[in-house]
Amino acid sequence: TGGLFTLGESMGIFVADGIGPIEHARGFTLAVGGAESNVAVGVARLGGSATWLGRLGPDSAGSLITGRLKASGVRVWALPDDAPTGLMIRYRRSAQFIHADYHRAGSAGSRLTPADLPLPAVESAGVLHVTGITPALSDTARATVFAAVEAARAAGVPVSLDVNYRSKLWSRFDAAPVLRDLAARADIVFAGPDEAAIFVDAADPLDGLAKLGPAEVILKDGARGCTALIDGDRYSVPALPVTAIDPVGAGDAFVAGYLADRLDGAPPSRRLGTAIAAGAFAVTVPGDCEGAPTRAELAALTGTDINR
Ligand code: KDG
Repeated sequence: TGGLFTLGESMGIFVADGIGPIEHARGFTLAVGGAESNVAVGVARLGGSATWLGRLGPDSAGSLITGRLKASGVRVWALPDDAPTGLMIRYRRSAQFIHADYHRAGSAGSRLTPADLPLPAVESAGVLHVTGITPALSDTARATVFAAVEAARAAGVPVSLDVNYRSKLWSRFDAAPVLRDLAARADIVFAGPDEAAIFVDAADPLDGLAKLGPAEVILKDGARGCTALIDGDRYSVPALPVTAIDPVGAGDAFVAGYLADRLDGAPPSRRLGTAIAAGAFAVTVPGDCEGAPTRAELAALTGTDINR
């Protein structure tokens, strides 16, 4: 296969249409989210091969997730579970403030276990991508992430981690040792500056993360762009000026851009350029994975294609 392999929990998301208090919402859009499947969608849209593994319940959210991911070109490894598929409710209180509630405790997705892992698929991947969300879901989900990471490392498959700290799932105190252990086992680490500060010195997060071991450390800093320390070289790339509509999913599109180019063998500066452009494209589209661009859309955004 040689493509991206990722695992985690995907959820159905009820997103209130429009902006304002939820009491005034007149309709909801049922969408699909999940940081790892968002990255898989992002890689697939950019023309890469991407496999997502997760548990889904015997319900409409489960089939919606399978259908949407497949339609985006993701290879779906869905394991059936008796528990319901996790859900989210999200609304925009204002243009600035987004409120999200999880309905995922005990969900199908949280019941991942190490025995679920198709080891040959992990061992033949081009990159294994995991996030700091899955280890917060349950003890068995945490064990599954670590088992996947160990299997990839033993097979020489690069491990990518997006720290993705979610305060509604665990405290910074509980997360710190787990995230540090994961980062120390990864080759590529993505984090926001606030997230890195959970387990490394906030004054110098790039070096702090690199000291744990990963050769590629990328700090995503939203509208300020990104900085990176890759194979000993420092990079700083500004964000593209776009009209931001919805920040949700931009980090995942960024990661997908970096990893898709890395799978293609592109050098660090090009990977970061694609990441920045994919993140910029994603903030111009509402939704978790709807904003992941194709190569042609990226070229249109960055002005390298005049046929818009
Ligand atoms: O990065 C976007 C994700 O946070 C969203 O799709 C939902 O995976 C999700 C989560 O756990 O918050």
